[in-house]
Amino acid sequence: TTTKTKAQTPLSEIVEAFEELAKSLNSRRIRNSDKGAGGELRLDAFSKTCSLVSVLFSCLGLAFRFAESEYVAKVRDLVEASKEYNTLQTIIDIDVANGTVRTSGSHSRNLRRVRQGLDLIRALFEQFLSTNEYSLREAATTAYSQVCAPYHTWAVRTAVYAGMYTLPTRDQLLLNLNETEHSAKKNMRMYIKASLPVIQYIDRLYISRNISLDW
Ligand code: 1PZ
Repeated sequence: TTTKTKAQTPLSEIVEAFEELAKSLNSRRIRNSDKGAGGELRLDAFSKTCSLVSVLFSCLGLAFRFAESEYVAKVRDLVEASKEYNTLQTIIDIDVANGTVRTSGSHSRNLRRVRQGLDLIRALFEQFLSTNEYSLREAATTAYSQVCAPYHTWAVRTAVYAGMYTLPTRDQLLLNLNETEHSAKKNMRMYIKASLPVIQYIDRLYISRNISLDW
């Protein structure tokens, strides 16, 4: 039969899930091309895909446990919300109506945080691919400085930069991920390609409602 027999790694599972999201975004956008912000993304599919990402944390070592619990809590909130709300735009519209877009713990705020996590991984993979000289620490530091640091408090930034020194080596990360240099790079390229439209779509949801992204 046509069942997939290809061995799955954590990374390839994540990639596949994001490709599905990107695909659904595309087909729906064509149908709803009258809408400026594009089509829609189902909250259940999105939050389930984001939960897959948490396996990466176990490859990073103990120091990033706090990042893991932060990320997982926010994704779990979106998973819970998906039982009540169908799409990403619904949760933002409800928070807009209630004036709670940026309120700590609101779905829209948690969505913004999860989106930053996805973008951080994308930036890290870009750094990883850009040179073989880079240590994981240098790649992660550059990615974090670009994507998340501007929105984090001084205390969080300091903890993250200190934690960077405990990251595994590049080779150890590949072992942890059960990837070769070659397969990892291939998956990273595919993640970048599939996650970018999803990230941009989320940004447009805020921007089209006149919500700035400086938080
Ligand atoms: C292989 C990947 C290496 C990347 C290493 C870099 C890890 C960066 C860790 C970021 C730690 C963030 C810790 C806490 C942040 C909180 O201040 C905010 C608070 O949000 P609020 O409750 O005020 O709305 N929380 C977040 O931003 C939640 C998500 C951050 C975690 C993203 C990491 C995802 C990527 C990890 C890749 C495995």
